[in-house]
Amino acid sequence: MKFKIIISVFTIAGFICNAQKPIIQTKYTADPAPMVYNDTVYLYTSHDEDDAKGFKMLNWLLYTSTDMVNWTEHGVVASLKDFSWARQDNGAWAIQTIERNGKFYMYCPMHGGGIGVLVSDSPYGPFKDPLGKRLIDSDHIWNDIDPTPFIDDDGQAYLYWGNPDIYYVKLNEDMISTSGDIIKESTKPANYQEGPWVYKRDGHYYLAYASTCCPEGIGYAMSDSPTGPWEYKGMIVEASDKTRGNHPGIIDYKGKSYCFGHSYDLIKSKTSTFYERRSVDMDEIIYNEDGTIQTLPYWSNGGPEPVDTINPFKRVEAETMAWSEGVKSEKNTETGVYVTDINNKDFIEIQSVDFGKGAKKFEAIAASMNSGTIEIHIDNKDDAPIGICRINSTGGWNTWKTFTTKIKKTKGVHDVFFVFKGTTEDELLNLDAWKFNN
Ligand code: FUB
Repeated sequence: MKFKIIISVFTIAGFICNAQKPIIQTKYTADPAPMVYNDTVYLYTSHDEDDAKGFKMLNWLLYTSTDMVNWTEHGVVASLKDFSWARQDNGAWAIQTIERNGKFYMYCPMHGGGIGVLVSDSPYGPFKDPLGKRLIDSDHIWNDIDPTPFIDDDGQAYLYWGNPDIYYVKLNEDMISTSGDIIKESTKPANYQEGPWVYKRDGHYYLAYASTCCPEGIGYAMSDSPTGPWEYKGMIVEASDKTRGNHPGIIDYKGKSYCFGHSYDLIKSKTSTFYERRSVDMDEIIYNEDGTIQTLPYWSNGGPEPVDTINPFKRVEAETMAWSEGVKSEKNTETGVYVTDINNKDFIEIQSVDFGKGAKKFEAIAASMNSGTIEIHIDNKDDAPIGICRINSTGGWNTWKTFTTKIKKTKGVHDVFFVFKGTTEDELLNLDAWKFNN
């Protein structure tokens, strides 16, 4: 069994761990780049490896949500391997993806290696390198990080990037070639460091960014034009001793506005040793009437309210969760992403599950070389379970079978907890998906 430390309210590092933050717990994620497309939030992130000491970054991940509390993992959607010309052993830094005319363009910095672009017909990939070389090739290649694409209302696209300066260049309509010179922005906001995120809202242009280190918060500037001048307006998230790093991603979704960033809260809950293992956080933000943004002191404890519900009568992927403790996720070509490394007392929480007029049965698609149970709890994982589903050995960790159980009839909207129990110290089972029936 792998050594695991359960996150507790009071931690080794002596600070109080958020109950619902960061939003991803099964992997270390950084540099959030949310994209709203067809009613879904696609959250692309960079990926700090589990054994990273300093930056160790090889690929990029995707998560989706339709309710802003439960996130479904889609695993690695692009990697350094997609750029045959790039260094392969590290440097997959902060990406951003944008849609244009039904194609998805992912702008990828390889630290010290310039900025490349990948293209796909789907937000889930596969993403391909159409150029076979850098899109951005400059004489300041080590500064060429954190690209953010933006398409203005007149159709002109721009790519911005850079640490410690802000650069931008016009993109042609094909989104994979540039027009004109690279410009170094002359009115960089006073505490700009890196991680630009450019967008337009209600006629105002915004440049959000990670403020100077350390600690880093999220600052922002506004302008009447996509090319500046940019006027510093304040902090969206205050710099806090709780985190030395940050990186903004900002969207509007289902009538609310959100700012994503990252922190070291998850790794700090496990050890007081510093490692570059970051985790994406997110909070609702409020715009004032003049377009300025109200400042958040730090990432809040509870996180945002759900803006939708989960339908439990359709197959739900096990890797859809609001919170988990102890478990990890893996992906293979036969199963896709599934939840693994499940031991006694580990659990998954799914919020805002709408049982409607009632569910009476539960089914789980699981695989195991041992055996265990899934206790189903609603609203509080320490209350009595509404049902217990026994998972017997299926003869292989990737040999999947459906297991069913009756549950106490459950109606309405609830948070659901799957608490895994077993009598062995070893891993109990892998979980691919679940569903309730009436
Ligand atoms: O994740 C690697 C680098 O750290 C990013 O490119 C920066 O924005 C900072 O978050």
